[in-house]
Amino acid sequence: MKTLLKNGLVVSGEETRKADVLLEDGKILWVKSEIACDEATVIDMTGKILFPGFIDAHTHFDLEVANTVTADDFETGTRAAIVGGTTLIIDFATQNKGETLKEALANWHKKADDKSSCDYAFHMAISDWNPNVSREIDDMMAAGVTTFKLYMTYPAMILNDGEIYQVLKRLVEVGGIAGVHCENAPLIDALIAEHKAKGNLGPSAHPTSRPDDMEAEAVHRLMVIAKEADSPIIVVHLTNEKALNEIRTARAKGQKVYAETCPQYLLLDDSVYEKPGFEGAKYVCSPPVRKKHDQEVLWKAIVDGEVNTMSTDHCSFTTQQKAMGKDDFTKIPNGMPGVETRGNLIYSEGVAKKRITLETACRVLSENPAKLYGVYPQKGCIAPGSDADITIIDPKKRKVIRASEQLQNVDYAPFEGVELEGCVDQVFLRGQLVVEDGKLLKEKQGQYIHRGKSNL
Ligand code: DUC
Ligand code: ZN
Ligand code: ZN
Repeated sequence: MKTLLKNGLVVSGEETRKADVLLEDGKILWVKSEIACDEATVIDMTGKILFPGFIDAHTHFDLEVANTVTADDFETGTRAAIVGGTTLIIDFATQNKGETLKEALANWHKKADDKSSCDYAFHMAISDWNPNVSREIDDMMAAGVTTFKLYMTYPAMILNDGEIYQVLKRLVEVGGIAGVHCENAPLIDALIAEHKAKGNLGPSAHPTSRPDDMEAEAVHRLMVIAKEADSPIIVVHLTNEKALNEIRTARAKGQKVYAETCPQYLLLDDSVYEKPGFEGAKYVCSPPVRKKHDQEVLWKAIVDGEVNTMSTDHCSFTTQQKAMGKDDFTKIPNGMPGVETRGNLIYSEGVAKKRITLETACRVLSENPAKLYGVYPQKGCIAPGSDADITIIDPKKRKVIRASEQLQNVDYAPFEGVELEGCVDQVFLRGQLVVEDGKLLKEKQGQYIHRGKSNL
């Protein structure tokens, strides 16, 4: 069966042009200014914008953490993802201490297989580094898990600097790459203790116990470790100018460093932690959201290509779960929902408000994550031979973000009330129309994506 998308604006990382797109058997067959095909079902795309399906390379679905489990599992999380235009998520399979990587990967397949409404792949978060785990890196690469997550904080997952160095050296041997959560854990613990001693137990103590300097210090340390290991590196969820400066310095020395940020760091500032009552808990994530100045720096860094990808760090908890920390901010589960709104927010707040171009949006949402995470050109571009993953934005469509209307399994929306100027209209997943008029038509069509090596 052939489908012909007629007269749309087709976006790539380089250009936007009016073109027709012919789809067949899940793939893109042809992209040309004028295509005639009698057998095809024709869909008029006049006035619409066609992006390569968005990729969210940073989600935490069905994760046991902070004495609870994230509110979204693969069923609810990927439904929310696909209506938001995301056709591929890359979730963090996470090794519990004492587990093998194979056990962790099998565990994540059990959580995701046959339940996902968009395509999915896995990074592997290494929490327990030892010689057996080192040997298993080959098995992960063979299984299409070519990127690894390391934490410089969180007791359950933290690796020390020497272990991070050893992981990076091992990844150099196999062509893998690590993304690292950068924060200075012992210093954060000391600041938390000070807050507690003073009786500062509310959400407003969260950002001040994890200041930007502590992220920047960890990024600096990571750059030193990566240089010593002669390894490329990804800094995940970059939030602020000081941390970005550490990346700039490392790049100036010739290091290969990739940076990711998320919509909350571009669109929210730390005044959210001063909201009345326990409202601030909704925004407790790590690293925390920063100053208005940092937002401007990050937008510019996206324009300048210094920040390569935009993901969400979707890690959702209901207000009831957040209330676990109502008497002690350190017990508030860390994380925010975001997988449903990322594409709409970046289009509306970024492109429609002229902070970024269509091409830049395409690079950070689709093309760069596809290249960085080893799925390009299968994903990340609208070109012959690629998967027919196409996210269609109607720039005329208006919508207000409301928790009451969202598919993600949370009873609040961090961007409640934001008026979207243009939003996701239709989504094709490997040639199947799965979202129409922003509504989910078909669920559980997602497949596991075996990734290759990074090539950004
Ligand atoms: N930060 C969060 O806020 N949640 C999940 C993991 C992380 O790094
Ligand atoms: Zn993290
Ligand atoms: Zn994360």
